[in-house]
Amino acid sequence: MDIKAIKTKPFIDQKTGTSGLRKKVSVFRQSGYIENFVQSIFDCLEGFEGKTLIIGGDGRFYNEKAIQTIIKMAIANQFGRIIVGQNGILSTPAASHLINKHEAFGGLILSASHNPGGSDGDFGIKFNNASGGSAPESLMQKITERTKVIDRYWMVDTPDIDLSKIGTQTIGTMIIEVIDSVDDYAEYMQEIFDFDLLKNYFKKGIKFVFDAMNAVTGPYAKRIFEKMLGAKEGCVIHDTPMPDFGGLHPEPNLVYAKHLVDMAYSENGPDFAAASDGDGDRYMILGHNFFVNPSDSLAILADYLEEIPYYKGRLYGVARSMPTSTALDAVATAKGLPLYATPTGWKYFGSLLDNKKIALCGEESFGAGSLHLNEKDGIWAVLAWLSILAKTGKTVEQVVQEHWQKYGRVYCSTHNYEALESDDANAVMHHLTEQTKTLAGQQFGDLTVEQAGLFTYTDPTTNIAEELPVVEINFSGGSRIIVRLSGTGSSGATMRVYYNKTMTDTAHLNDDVQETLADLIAAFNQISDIKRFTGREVATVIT
Ligand code: VG1
Ligand code: CO
Repeated sequence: MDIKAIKTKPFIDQKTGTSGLRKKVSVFRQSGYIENFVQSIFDCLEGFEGKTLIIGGDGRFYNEKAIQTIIKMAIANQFGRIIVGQNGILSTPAASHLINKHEAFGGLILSASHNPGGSDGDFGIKFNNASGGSAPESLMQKITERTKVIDRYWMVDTPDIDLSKIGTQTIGTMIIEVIDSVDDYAEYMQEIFDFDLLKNYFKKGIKFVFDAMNAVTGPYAKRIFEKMLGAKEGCVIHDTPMPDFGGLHPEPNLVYAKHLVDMAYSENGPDFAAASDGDGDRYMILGHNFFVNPSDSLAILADYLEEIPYYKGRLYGVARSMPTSTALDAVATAKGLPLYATPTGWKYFGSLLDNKKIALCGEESFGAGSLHLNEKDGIWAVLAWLSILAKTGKTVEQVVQEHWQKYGRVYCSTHNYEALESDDANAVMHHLTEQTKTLAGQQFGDLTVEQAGLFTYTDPTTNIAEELPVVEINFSGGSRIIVRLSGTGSSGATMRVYYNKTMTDTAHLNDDVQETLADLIAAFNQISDIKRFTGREVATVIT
């Protein structure tokens, strides 16, 4: 077969963010764009000749087109075998699992995760290495540099692969396997969780709803919850991956999954409701009339994890991203577990998981995962919650209330200021950073600043310290404000402000979240002067 070197010009704007490359579909559609990025990845890797590459995506607009291009380039670049999900579908955790299972060289996952889809929406590509997790920052930087100078990519001229048919095809020396997207992942979940326990739980008639948001988890949820565990047929809603997610914004939170929240808060609403995001690595849990904050969820998972036999004796330690609330810390202290607070982004958990420093990790942005694979995993988190409920016989609300009684409650909320002008957002960050230099000791109402500055992370496996553009303001009594800019957007800037307040007074475990945080919010407005820089009085998305 004819392998051609095709001349191309570099695209110098290919900056990679927290999770690979994410851009508007219109950018990805430019001639040679995907080719340049994928070839830049391959050019920065070594030793993949003859090895296996896993390919799949969340089904969003441009998924299949991108996959066909990538397959032809992988052939030209001399990979040995490609494993691709049927119709190009693989959730991020399923792809990560396949990398481990087949000891693959790595995988290319086509998704912009929680960003909107459709022809006007976003598209994305991320490379996961042999660990199953996202490529480390150093490699991503190398790839970014490569995209600025690349002048050719390798391609073969061959007809498109039929991705609808499960089976093996050979092109030249390349073996291409189209596999069922769900089989391996579902089997793996069965190894981790006690499916008999869960089947019995569903037999009791629990009212369960899983919202796949017209994104990738539909087929996974239908198979696992409805077929394998006997949940009522139809309990998985929005269950077909659609190119535009049927107009939904596949980010499971109180704002974008409001329809599910309304359902959970209705009179005959479900006892347990859950949702996941575009690529299936995030989750949201609701009980009847009850929302489980993801930071609390992580702490509760830590408290119960060893009840799941797979984890018995393996709870080495736990980690949270630094803006995730300190609820987890109380559990770690009680259990004598090492606790790590990492910068935002899953890749920082990777080395902790690889080095058996932790068994569980998660983020306030509705993501959690464990040593079972090196990504966050939405369906896994739902199965873990179901296991807790089945084992204890308690409702979602009871589990959380008891947790607060035992450990106290950390009130937390994230205020997102979306679609800011980049310059304005940078100006706020700069101003805040300057302000922090003189904040210690200052008083804001009843709050006294204990310490403020930029967050520095020291990787416990390499001991390398890194200062991040993340502002933290710590008050006495355990209250915090953390501010950073999003790294996953495709245009403008999003500022995320994270608020935490610790409450141990058991008479105040069920207060209104935003009211409880009001003095911190006022302090942020005053310190940041955000209104002057951006014209914004309030956040656009509050979770
Ligand atoms: C966001 C979340 C972060 C998460 C990242 C990728 O990043 O805050 O916690 O790891 O998305 O999640 P940022 O930089 O926009 O704050 V996913 O589900 O989009 O891969
Ligand atoms: Co995601």
